[in-house]
Amino acid sequence: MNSKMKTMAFGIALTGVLISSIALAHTGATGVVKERMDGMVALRDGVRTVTPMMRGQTDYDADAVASFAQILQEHSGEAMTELFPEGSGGGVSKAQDAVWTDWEEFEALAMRLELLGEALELASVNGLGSTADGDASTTDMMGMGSTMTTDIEMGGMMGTAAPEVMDLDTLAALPVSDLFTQIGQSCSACHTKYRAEGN
Ligand code: HEC
Ligand SMILES: [Cu+2]
Repeated sequence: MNSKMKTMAFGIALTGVLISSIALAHTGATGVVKERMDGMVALRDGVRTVTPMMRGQTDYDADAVASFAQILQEHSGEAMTELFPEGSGGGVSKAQDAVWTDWEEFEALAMRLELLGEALELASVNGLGSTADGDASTTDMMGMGSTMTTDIEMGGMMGTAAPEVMDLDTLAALPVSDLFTQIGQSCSACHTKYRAEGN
């Protein structure tokens, strides 16, 4: 075969390796570790389902957004944290020790996701809004000046100071696209610190 075909074949083989190692890691998981992985996978699948809509590639569907919001609520907050009992790290788990040494912040991030899920369910009727993140109109509407938007965009929600705290009503008045952005940031804020790389 020519070199281009070799490269392609290699790419396909590599993809196969990656997929099987993920499957293996998950297969080795049992008990509470398996349960929390299943919850996380449900979150990921939910995100994947609504992503094309959030990008404006498919028609907006308030019911689909509401069901995604329910999935978020089911697998966040206490439902998430109770699946991380002390001593359940190690082995096939990717959870970092920081989960337990920095429990309060970990818990706050899980609670934050639940709050965003509740807000999203209420906001589903608001419509998608602009697909651009953190536009000026949002800032004005919240009447909070630019500080908060900047904080969120700069990844401020990773901080322990929790500058992102806003009540449910305020969040629920946001366009769905803004909430979706914040939800994505909530996943990555937690993963950056609490989930080990690789898979
Ligand atoms: C409060 C922290 C936290 C939040 C918020 C969070 N995750 Fe996770 N996530 C983790 C941790 C920790 C792990 C590693 C769990 C393990 O391996 O034991 C993980 C693992 C995962 C996995 C891999 C599951 C597997 O089969 O191994 C996926 C996928 C995932 N998360 C998706 C998401 C998505 C999508 C969101 C947001 C909608 C999200 N997570 C929000 C902490 C979080
Ligand atoms: Cu897994």
